[in-house]
Amino acid sequence: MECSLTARDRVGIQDFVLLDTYTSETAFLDNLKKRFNENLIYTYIGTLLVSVNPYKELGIYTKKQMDIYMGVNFFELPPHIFALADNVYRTMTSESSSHFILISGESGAGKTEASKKVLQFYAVSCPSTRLLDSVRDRLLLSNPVLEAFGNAKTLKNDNSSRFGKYMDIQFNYQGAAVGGHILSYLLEKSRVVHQNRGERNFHIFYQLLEGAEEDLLRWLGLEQNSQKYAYLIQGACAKVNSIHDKSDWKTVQKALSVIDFSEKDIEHLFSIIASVLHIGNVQFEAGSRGYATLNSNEEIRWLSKLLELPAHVLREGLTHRKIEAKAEEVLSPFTVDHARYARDALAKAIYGRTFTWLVNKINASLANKDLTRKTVIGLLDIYGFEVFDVNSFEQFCINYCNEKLQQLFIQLTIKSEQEEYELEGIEWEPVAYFNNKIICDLVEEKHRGIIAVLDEECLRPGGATDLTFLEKLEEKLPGHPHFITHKLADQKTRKTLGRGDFRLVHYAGEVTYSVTGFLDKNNDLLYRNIKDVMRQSKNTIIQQCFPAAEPDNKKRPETVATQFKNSLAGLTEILMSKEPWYVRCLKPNDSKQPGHFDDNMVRHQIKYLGLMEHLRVRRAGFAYRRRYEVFLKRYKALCPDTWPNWKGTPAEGVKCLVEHLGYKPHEYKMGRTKIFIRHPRTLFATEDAFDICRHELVTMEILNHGIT
Ligand code: AD9
Ligand code: MG
Repeated sequence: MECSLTARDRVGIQDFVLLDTYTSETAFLDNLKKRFNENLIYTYIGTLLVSVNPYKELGIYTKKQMDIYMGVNFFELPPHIFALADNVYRTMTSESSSHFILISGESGAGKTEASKKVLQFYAVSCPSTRLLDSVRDRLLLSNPVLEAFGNAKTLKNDNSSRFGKYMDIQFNYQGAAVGGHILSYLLEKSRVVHQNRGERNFHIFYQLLEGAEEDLLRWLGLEQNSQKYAYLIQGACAKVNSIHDKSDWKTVQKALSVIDFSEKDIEHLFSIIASVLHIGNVQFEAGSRGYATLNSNEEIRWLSKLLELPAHVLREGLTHRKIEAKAEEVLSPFTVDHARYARDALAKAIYGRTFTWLVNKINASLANKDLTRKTVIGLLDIYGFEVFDVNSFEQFCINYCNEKLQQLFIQLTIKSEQEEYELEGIEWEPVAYFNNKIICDLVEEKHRGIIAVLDEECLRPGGATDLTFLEKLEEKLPGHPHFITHKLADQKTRKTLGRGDFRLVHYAGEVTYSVTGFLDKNNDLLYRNIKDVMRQSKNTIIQQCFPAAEPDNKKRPETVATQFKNSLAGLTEILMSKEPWYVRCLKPNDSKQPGHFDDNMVRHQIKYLGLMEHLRVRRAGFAYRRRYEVFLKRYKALCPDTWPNWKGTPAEGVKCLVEHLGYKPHEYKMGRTKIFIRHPRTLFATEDAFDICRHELVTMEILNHGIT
């Protein structure tokens, strides 16, 4: 395989661990830059893959490239996302263990692209049968569907993930992909009704208008011109060069039919998307006594047709709410503002619930029917850290999520690595690192954490506003090193903060959040009678999204932030039970430009992602470790003293084995329960010897017994 390397592939150092001079941040940065300028976007720190977004097609993801990387030892070829994917896969099959790949980095750094490449690699490289081909197609095609409904253009990224995604790929004992399962996290629903300048709504709306045949548009009551729709014009950028709505529409159409969506499902799905656009165009006027009256007969007619419910019911639901008074229900009319609020809440609820329905539907189609399944590889691709001019509840949740993932990374790498050496009694020079637990606690701690205070204000009857929430925070968190407000700041900082702002010092930098809308978005209320209206719909997706059995407002549902916090805790638990691998994505510049490497920007990311600390720990440490029993069981055939059965303790057996193999004393250390091997090369040599030996053993077996 060495022959596939060219001199160009060797520019700079491909693994930071291997070179002594790469311990300074400047040298680290220079190496990345040197390689980036040669289109070498990948570099290792041991088994961690650093990737720098090239913002251009490099031609390095072809079938030929996949073939080159398939089944080759990790460090023998230039670093590549395929090498990592292959290494994870082979470790999984040889050890029958489950793994996950944590892909992190800020918005636009290349996480979603990386996760797609991994999936494509498995789709092409894993053993397959005709039956399994269908699983493979579905796994691959679930992506364009979820991206159409869950991604959008933001100022940071033209294809920004507005939901978090964790996908398990399930493998059977032969290493074939037999199924999958997706968990989705907090979709940014507010985008349905509001977009900032320069941003778009979710891709699917534009795809439908651009791509659908005239007949379909006519049937949905839509015009091709997106400027006609209130929910699509706010960003003033419906057309984007890098986005191909028309061809993406075709891909989504094809994908839906492969993933078991019936004609009826598809019809109902697009009726819903069109309905959201019609809802956005519903207008109200102040009637007598200032109450809202509907002024949109055309829209109501279309909504009634598409959602299959009586127009008068819909009219009533959009202009009144039901309140209980003395065991009686009375209709109370909305003001115009209130009606607009209820209209937008309905659009968000319909879209959000349809997205959940979509994920469930895809999961049903990916469900594993092969009961011999053994192991999984999980792929985590979540929205990256983001800072805009104005940041709201959505950024707060997204950045909190990134804070949690950074904490997980620290726990699983730097912290646990050091703790393990200590536990195993291995001599060790500790590496100092910034632990962001303090920020996670600031957000999620009981009673005084930001979410707890927010929930308290959301539940407080009467008088609670976004500003009282801010005041409560100031009361509970004075002097917190990561929390600043106008009132708490020193004179100089105060000038940079509005009275309705709070600033968090995140691991990745400072972000100022405007509290406007926090209570409302956290409550995410939908009036009960509008739910009742939806329950009358004959559209089967709407019926599933608004089930009759849904518990009503009597018992308060969990708030959005608390639900999110709990689902992230659940995710952490899922990940902790698997072996981790990491892809750290870096963004080279803020203008989405190919060939431009902004030193300061990359340096900042190297810092906050903890890459230098990770390198120091790796360099001082050991690339590989295994429990004595496991190591001995795998390699015992390589030494006459340990084969076929070793009589002593596993540790003694391993000692005997590695001495026989000629390991030098500096190459390994014996811990209390594990052997630690400093360099992967040592292990590869052992693994190669094992392959030859296994081959010989099989040959002998055949010679002795013949083929049965
Ligand atoms: V966000 O947190 O979802 O907003 P991501 O997911 O980190 O963000 P994404 O993968 O969507 O970023 O990458 C952004 C854009 O960079 C892509 O649309 C591509 O145009 C470009 N990109 C990213 N990675 C690659 C790559 N390996 N090769 C070529 C790339 N282009
Ligand atoms: Mg993404």
